[in-house]
Amino acid sequence: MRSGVLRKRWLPRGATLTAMLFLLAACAAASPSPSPSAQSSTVDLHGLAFGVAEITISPGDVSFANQDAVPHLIAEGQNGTQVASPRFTKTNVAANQTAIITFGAAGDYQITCLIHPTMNMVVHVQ
Ligand SMILES: [Cu+2]
Repeated sequence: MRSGVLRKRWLPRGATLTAMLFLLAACAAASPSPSPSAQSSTVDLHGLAFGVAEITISPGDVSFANQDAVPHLIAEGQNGTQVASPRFTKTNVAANQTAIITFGAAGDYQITCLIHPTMNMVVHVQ
């Protein structure tokens, strides 16, 4: 008897919540991105340096294209030192290979190479 009353109360609430979540998801998917270039961002690694000092992207992937004949180890940090709590896993980019790093959360990410401390750049995610 008592559980029957509970069920009657909870069913509409659950249905409403589901509908709201669906609407939220639909809105998020329909939101235009800030700029067309934000869809696919590539940073070249060339001459033991990042091709750009900084980039601004929407949350998503950045391709790091290593054009050098040596590997690079990309991490969140500065001057060859990773931060204590990196927001992405340090990623090796073999010679002449490309690695993709996902920047899922908004914020400013200092990026460095753990092998070459002079390699530094910033990824702005907004
Ligand atoms: Cu490097």
